[in-house]
Amino acid sequence: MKHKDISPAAAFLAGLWLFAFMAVSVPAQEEVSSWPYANETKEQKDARMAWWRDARFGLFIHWGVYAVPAGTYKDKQIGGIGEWIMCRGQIPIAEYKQFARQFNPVKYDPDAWVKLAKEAGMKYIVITSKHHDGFALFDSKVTDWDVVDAAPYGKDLLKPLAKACRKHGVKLGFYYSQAQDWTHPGGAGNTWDPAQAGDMDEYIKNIAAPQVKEILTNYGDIAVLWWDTPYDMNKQRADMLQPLIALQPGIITNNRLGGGYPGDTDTPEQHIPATGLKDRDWEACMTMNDTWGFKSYDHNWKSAEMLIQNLVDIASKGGNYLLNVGPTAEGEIPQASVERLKAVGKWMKVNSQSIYGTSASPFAKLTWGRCTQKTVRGKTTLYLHIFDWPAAGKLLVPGLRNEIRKAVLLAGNRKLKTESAQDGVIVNLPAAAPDPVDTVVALQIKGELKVDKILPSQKPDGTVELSAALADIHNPGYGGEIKLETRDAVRNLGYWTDPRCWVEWSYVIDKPGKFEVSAMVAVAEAECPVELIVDNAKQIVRIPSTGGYAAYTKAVLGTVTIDKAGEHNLQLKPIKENWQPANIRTVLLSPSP
Ligand code: FHN
Repeated sequence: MKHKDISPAAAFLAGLWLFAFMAVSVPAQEEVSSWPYANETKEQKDARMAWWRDARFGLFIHWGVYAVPAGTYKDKQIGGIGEWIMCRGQIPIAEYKQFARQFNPVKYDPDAWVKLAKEAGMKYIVITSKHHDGFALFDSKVTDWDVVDAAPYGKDLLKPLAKACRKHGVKLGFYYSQAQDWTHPGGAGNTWDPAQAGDMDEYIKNIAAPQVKEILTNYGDIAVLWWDTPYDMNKQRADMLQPLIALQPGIITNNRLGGGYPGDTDTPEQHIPATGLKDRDWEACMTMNDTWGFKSYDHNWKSAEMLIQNLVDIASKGGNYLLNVGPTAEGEIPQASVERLKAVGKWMKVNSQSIYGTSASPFAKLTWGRCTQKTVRGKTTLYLHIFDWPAAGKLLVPGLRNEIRKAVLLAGNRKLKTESAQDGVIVNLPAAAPDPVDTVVALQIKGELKVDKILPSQKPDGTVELSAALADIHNPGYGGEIKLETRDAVRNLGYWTDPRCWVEWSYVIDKPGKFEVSAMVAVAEAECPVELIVDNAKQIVRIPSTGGYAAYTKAVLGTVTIDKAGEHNLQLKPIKENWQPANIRTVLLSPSP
């Protein structure tokens, strides 16, 4: 739905809605606690979620007073994420408030921010109206701890952003930290300054609830309310906030209110769920470097290539990507973020139809990349995202049983020939990839989609090869993450520095028996301790050092007996104590006497 100035008819309807809301805002407890969408039908929910599902890509903005210290307090660099500096540095409230005097974002250009998001291909923006430090970016009537009263800038920062979003047709959402508030008495999370002591129920009643009402009343259409960190929230507290969302008919909320309310969306943070999240709308929120709020010395930027592949990976699993920027205290989005957003936008300009309005891949796993799909008026298009260009120019779409109507490279609209083969459909590609990061082929199929589930299976000699590209990678978010690297033109699981990360494969055995499990691994220093789990049977393995992270050697992990034909599962899980990162190219099951 496009933002527009409120018409008399819309004002009347909004008035009716508000009247209905007011009518239920003072009744008995059970009624107050009801989720406004409790009686929504599936069709109504689908209609409400439609724009969000179509969007797939949004901009997260973490902005506040923490951008002033920008990671440094009393000449010391404070570890962790920038917006947590008050907590991590145990900064007394009175002292932290002084930073607001330097929060003067004179270079703030909301029009340029919205245009940048739009250029990147983003359809919505979610900005921190108030983060855990309690500082409001808006003119709040219930506190002086806001940009109008406490900062020299003295103007509401959300109003012009809302205006720019309306102007450019970008949806606007507000993040609001409803539980953690380190300055207002009673807010959760402040363990270091007694000046903040207070009653949390009173805080919710007198600060959080009226502020949520302000942000949902004073800024026009608000598409998303993004709660965060439900510390010490219970149902009673959540019930003081929950009914307020009725102020914005159709608003979408996330799962972080607390009090047992699931909201509309799940929000995996700093990681992409290995196989998506079934039966729930979900949005992976992620940073471009290692912080949400600006930190002057965090230069650990992800490459534009990785951001593009993350967007595609997320869309291929049916989720949205909420990608963060942390502007400076002067009001500038860091140049490194601007460059990356523009690079993503360049890719989107050619390929956005393979992202917007798509749903998850129908394939189990693809060695060469990812797939998204879209059905319009009964016609299905598969978007083949090729990360690894096949050397022989022949791309196998495994298990696809449909006839092909048309195959086109989105880059240049070039038509491609296809042929059906025993294992699926083969697309004939030009020799070189038009875009080495992700070239997209739009494959229009005839009729209803028919895909056989194809998993790695036994070769004629009985072996099963589980390659790095086919692994389901489980990263925890924060800390290290396993990445799929390419070295000497071969994919491997790399950067496995965090022992909470683990991998698994599904595969098919049709000739059961005893198997030796081995892996092509490279381990640098000491031996790497890992659990090998095959169909729930666990064994402890110590993979010896191979002498370096590029020194690949075959290591035998153990033997297993698989006595039933069918689908099986193999997992590798680190043992925390003495964990040594291993790079893995393949795991091999070979029949053993
Ligand atoms: O504590 C916050 C953090 O600062 C940041 O806002 C993220 C974004 O999802 N949420 C919380 C941690 O889960």
